[in-house]
Amino acid sequence: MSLLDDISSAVQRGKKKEVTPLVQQALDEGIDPVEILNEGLVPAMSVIGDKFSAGEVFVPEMLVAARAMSAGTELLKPYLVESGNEPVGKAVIGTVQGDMHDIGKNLVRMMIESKGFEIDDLGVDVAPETFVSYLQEHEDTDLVCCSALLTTTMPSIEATIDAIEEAGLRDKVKIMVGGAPVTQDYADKIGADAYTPDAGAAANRALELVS
Ligand code: B1M
Repeated sequence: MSLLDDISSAVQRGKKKEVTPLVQQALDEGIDPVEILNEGLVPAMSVIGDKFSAGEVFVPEMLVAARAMSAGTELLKPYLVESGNEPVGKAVIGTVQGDMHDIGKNLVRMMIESKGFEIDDLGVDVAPETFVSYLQEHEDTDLVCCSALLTTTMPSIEATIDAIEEAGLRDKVKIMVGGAPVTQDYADKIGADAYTPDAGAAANRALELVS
């Protein structure tokens, strides 16, 4: 088994204490942090998701796997995010109302930050009114990023866009949406400016949207 397989296996088993030294070892061996992320950490969550669908694991296993994954990404963060330059734009991100999933959202935040954005994170289960209040208090925001992982919380993205529109702020910001169940068709239907399937694409699109 390769080191990246070991990382994936440790995440799947929820072994946070194994993940941290393995990720450190991969970094020490000169493996590209993006490769560690995309070929070690992220695939582990897909395996867990499939096992959950098959009834082989349950919510507690998903939770410990998520914690193990987060420990790995925290270690990678300084390698993925550059800092110190003038921000290329200002963004805000959140997982929409009713939804507690934050790993994908955190990766998107990290990758957008890595492109030179200043980005505030409103966390999970963010109500449409919270996005609106944030925008009212931070008038220089260029980009709003909404993440949803559940088919049942996708409508909260639409509610967020509607609330921003109703507050008269829609023409002041670009809105990007994403998350596993979200599609380009859905993004078009609800009037988002952009949909991207993964964190890398989100970061590139964020730059295009503000340039
Ligand atoms: Co949940 N869960 N979960 N879960 N969970 C899923 C999403 C599920 C697909 C599992 C399954 O059934 N196979 C399923 C959803 C089914 C559906 O709606 N169709 C599901 C379910 C059902 C649930 C509960 C309802 C379970 C229950 O309680 N019975 C419950 C809901 C709780 C709630 O939110 N209200 C629940 C709870 C949880 C945990 C709390 C235990 C845990 C989350 C912990 C955490 O996030 N801190 C959890 C986990 C870990 C998962 C899986 C296994 C992994 C999610 C993940 O982190 N993926 C997931 C199965 C799966 O995804 N295959 C599952 C890795 C991450 C890197 O990918 O988040 O997709 P992802 O992000 C990607 C892209 O989507 C994209 O970029 C990211 C990186 O490339 N992206 C964006 C994300 N946001 C973006 C925004 C953008 C652009 C791109 O622009 C703004």
